[in-house]
Amino acid sequence: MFKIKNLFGQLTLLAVAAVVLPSGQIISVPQQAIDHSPALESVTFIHYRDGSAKPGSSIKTPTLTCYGFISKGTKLTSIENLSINPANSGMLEADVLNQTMISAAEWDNNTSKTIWGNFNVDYSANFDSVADGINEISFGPYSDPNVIAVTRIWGVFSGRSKYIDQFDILFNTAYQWGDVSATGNVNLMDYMNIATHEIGHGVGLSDLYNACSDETMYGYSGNGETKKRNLNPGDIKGLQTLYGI
Ligand SMILES: [Ca+2]
Ligand SMILES: [Ca+2]
Ligand SMILES: [Zn+2]
Repeated sequence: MFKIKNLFGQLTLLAVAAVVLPSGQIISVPQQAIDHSPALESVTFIHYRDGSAKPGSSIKTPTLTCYGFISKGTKLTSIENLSINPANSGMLEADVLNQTMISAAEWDNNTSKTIWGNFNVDYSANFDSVADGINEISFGPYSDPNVIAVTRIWGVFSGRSKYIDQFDILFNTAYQWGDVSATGNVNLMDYMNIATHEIGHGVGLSDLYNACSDETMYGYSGNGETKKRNLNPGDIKGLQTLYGI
């Protein structure tokens, strides 16, 4: 499903140290694929808390255009499965699974293209520095407490055959995760709010740091926020530009 054969061929040749880049900065991973397929690049989006410093580098989005792309036309091209590790989330396993599915469906439901396949709980799912062919969601510590979540995407972002191959999402356990709407607890970081945003990176959208603050893909969030659960017109326009109406 993720060109696993390809990837395993490439994995043996990857020797790049894991580095966290400024949000939205694309790096080419130097590697020589045995089968001469294009080298996978990676891009990492870092989601900051309200009021924390804007990242020094971000993918440029035109002012007042309320969507942006990793690169134009770069999208998922096969039906994608997702492995979810609820460990350290502070939430019930079933809630993490169900709420991930709801968050992902928000994107799938706004295009006629089928994006998602199976979602499963897997306690070995992790946040990779090297592509392993599996889309994964996990919870863990992150060095900067201003960072709510991080999404890393691997694919080919330029040239004639651009695509997103796979992505991983890490939710920072510095925050208390849960369902703000169901509990009424505005001190929680709402899981569906942030998951919908991060999965938006997985489908190919970049962060917005302009005036489009009501969009799911707006680059900042805070405790108690739920407005990113539902796509805004700019999010939908961006999605449909990639995947169709
Ligand atoms: Ca992994
Ligand atoms: Ca992975
Ligand atoms: Zn983001």
